[in-house]
Amino acid sequence: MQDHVIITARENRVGIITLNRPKVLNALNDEVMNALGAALTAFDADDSIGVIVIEGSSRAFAAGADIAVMANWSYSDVYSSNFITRNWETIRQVRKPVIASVAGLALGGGCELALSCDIIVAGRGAKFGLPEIKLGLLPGAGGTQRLPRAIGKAKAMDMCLSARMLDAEEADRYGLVSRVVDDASLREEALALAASVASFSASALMALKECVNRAFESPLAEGILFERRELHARFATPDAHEGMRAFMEKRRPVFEHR
Ligand code: DAK
Repeated sequence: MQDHVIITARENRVGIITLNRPKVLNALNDEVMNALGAALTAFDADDSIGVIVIEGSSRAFAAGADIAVMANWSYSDVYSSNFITRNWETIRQVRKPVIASVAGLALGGGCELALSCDIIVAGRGAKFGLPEIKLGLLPGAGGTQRLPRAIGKAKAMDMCLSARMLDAEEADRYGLVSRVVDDASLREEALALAASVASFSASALMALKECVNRAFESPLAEGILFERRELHARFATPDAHEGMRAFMEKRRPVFEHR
């Protein structure tokens, strides 16, 4: 697997996907996005996996879409082949929690990939940016939509229009990332977080993820109703009863993940 553009591994209930084009700072081409989509889909369908972690190298999570490839494309190429939509959006279909473990650069499509994950753990040396404007382009994998929702219009406009990169501390302050940790312990901390989340009921995690995402897609009253119904539905699951019973019996729950 070492020559592949991604490397997959598993640690107990955690599926790990490592982007592996270090010579081009993990620039994202079709081969990477197809392989990433396939790995995400496979882990999502695997009952023995509870959480998925996506990571890059210590220098770059990903420096964006592959400019060398894009430079040759015409409008009709990208429109006809449905560029981005055809293979960048698989991550949105994943029902299990996905954690981005970001060291180094997360630029352009790399930043958008991280923003598509549910939790971003950043190393202190990480940098986030949407520099597409320098190429005469604009973010096209959800950046202009997810970034303002994450950090507000003022900061999003600044990042998109000026191409300014945020360091990890700024990204943390603005709410772009979930946690910042030392670079040296990033992998360990991201995997420990993933293992801890993966120990919870898989069905509860999926329902919870769906509820939080609904907050961005629906009016408040609809979102609250959706949440209420999802909570009601938990009472039909073995895991909710096991979780509450275990609490009453002062023991650790043994979830069936159903
Ligand atoms: N694509 C291809 N190759 C890249 C790359 C990229 N995004 N980023 C870096 N590389 C390659 C470099 O060309 C270099 O290759 P060699 O010259 O060694 O062969 C190698 O990686 C190492 O990079 P540098 O030598 O440049 O390393 P430095 O440390 O000096 O600089 C850097 C690192 C990240 C600041 C610099 O490489 C850089 O500015 N890279 C480009 C970053 C960028 O602009 N990213 C955004 C890409 S555009 C769309 C939807 C979405 C998008 C577009 C359209 N539609 C729906 C139409 C998304 C666009 C993007 O993501």
